[in-house]
Formats: sequence, C-alpha cells, structure tokens
Amino acid sequence: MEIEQLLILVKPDGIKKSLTGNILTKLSESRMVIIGAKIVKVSRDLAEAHYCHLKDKLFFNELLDYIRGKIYGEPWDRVLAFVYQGEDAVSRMRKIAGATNPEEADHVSIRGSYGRITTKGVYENVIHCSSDPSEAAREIKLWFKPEEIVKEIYPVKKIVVE
Ligand code: YYY
Repeated sequence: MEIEQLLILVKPDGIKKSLTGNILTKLSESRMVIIGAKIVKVSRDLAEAHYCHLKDKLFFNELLDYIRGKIYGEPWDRVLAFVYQGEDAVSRMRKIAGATNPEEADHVSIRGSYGRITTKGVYENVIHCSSDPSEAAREIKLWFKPEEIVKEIYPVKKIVVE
C-alpha cells in the first residue's frame, strides 16, 4: 500500500448547490486525512494550467468558465481546494468520486449522486479528483504553496471515534 496525496476540488456547482457538507462526508468514508484546505477564486491562468491536457478539446473554453464559476457568477465563482493523504489515496478517492461523466458514474458516487450534463454538454460533476499520483503531484504544486500543507501526518494512528 502506497501513501499518496491528491487534490480534491469542490467545484462551483458543488458550492452553489450547498453540497460541500455532503461531499466531505462521502470523502470521509475513505478515512483519509486533510493536509491542506482553502477557498480559491480561480484565475484564467490557473484554470488553463490545471486543465492543460484538455486544451485541444472543443469544450475547453466552457470548461474554463465552469471551473472558474463564470456561469454562476458571484458568490459561487470559487472552489474549495483540499489535499488529502492516505493509503492508495488516488484510486480510492476516484472510486468515491465516480466516473467523469455523471450519467455514467455509479449512482452512489459523488458525481453519480449530484452531477449532471449541461445543455452545452459540459459535465457538471461537482468535484475534481486527481486521476493518478503523478498528476496529483503536479496539481498540488499548482494549487498549494508548500507552507500551506501540513507536513507531519504519516503514519496516522487509526481514527478512533470516542
Ligand atoms: O479527471 P476527470 O475530471 O475525471 O476527467 P478529465 O478528462 O480530466 O476532464 C476534466 C473535466 O472536463 C471533467 O471533470 C469534466 C470536463 N469534461 C467535459 O465536460 N466533457 C468531456 N467529454 C470530458 C470532460
């Protein structure tokens, strides 16, 4: 079992639909620890860098508007960013997040429960979840300064609820 970190974003539609609590509850089933957390108004540069692997897609501009919350306006034009850490964090969190296309996602997953496809064809899938460990490392560096991430953490003792 590898100890991994990954980036989770509650996207603007997740914030607008007041889903942050539900999303964090579902993610907490993983028993992973949060080692970074903040709210971010996403600049165009950050959005482009985050989704650089999709820059040739026809939906790229809509995707940038979506992650920047442009299509919702204030006060929904922001994301909540988290760094999680745990054993096999990426694959386990991807399972809880669900497939990219919310209509194909397992109905108990976050995206399957709360996502939808817009009339413009954008997958409004309420969260971002890093797709593999190297992508996670790239994204964490992009979104967080080193001093914003708690360092200690592993090995974490078993979480005991008294
Ligand atoms: O890592 P993940 O978010 O699951 O998938 P990506 O292929 O990186 O796509 C990023 C983002 O783009 C996705 O969460 C929704 C959107 N998107 C879309 O709107 N339509 C597609 N056909 C593919 C992706």
